[in-house]
Amino acid sequence: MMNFDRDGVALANGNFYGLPYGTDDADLIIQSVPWDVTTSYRPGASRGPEAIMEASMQVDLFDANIPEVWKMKIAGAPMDAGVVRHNAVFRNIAEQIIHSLEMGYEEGNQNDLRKVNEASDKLNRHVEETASSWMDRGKLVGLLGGDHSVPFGYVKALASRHSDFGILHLDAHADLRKAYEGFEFSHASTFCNILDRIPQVSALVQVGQRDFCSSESDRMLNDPEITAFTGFLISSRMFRGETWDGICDEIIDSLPEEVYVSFDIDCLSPALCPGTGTPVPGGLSFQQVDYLLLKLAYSRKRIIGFDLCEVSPASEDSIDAITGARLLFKLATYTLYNNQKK
Ligand SMILES: [Mn+2]
Repeated sequence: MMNFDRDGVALANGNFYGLPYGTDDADLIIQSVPWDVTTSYRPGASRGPEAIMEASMQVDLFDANIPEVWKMKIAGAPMDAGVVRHNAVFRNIAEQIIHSLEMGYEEGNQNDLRKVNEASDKLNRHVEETASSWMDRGKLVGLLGGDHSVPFGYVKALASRHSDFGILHLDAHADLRKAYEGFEFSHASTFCNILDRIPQVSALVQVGQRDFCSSESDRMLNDPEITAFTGFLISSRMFRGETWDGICDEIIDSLPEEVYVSFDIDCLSPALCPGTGTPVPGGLSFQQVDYLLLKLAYSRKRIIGFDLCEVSPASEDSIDAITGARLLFKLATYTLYNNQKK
């Protein structure tokens, strides 16, 4: 720490951004969950954490909007070898099920399906326990996926500590499908599972959705707990002359006092995340999400945790991990800044 040069070359010290902190002295832990078993289109999100770690060395430890970000104590927890191993085994089984569904078989192999659902359940419990153990030690936790099924366990862990909180859900998708492809904990079902099983979550505020099915649309329109600022709604309001600043105020006003941020990188333009599992044309700009997250951090609301999911490097020199590393830095430092104010 004494010799740490915030403007110098980041040291490959095994921590994100080359920051000189371990999990003992950190205020915020980045917990990587390299899991993409239920990815429906193309896998690769399990490689997100490693690629982001590498790309994080190029991120400047300076932010004109937040004082002294370089002093913020962020540390990555070691990746769990068991998760990596199980992901490989069950991804294989899931792929066979998805393949048989695509070939027109009504039901995948029920035995295999049960195995995948059990593995997802086990993963959820693992994430819940690990996140709980960090929170018990007074740490904030940022979850780094993995596909968008991984936050379920973390949100459950938060629910045993917070009786009423909302979720700001940035995503091209609504993730409100019931057991997509038969997978109970599909990445496309996360917010259906969270709303139906975790009553402490009292509001889901969705931003950027531009690819969803009719049953998801029905729920977005009719479930009183959901407020949806779809991609089309945002762009049409801006085309008619409304400002992003005003829309951000409305988004933040729709949230309760305590807020969890769930960030699927595919809410952004696919130009910024070409490798992500289910890219959708259109999307928010990096500046738009940065502005929204900063406004949230400056607001009276309290950010209680966050995840970043579906970052999947298209190739070694693609922009996915570069975008992801910067997003993760903003999510982590804005969360810490927001909590310092409280
Ligand atoms: Mn998505």
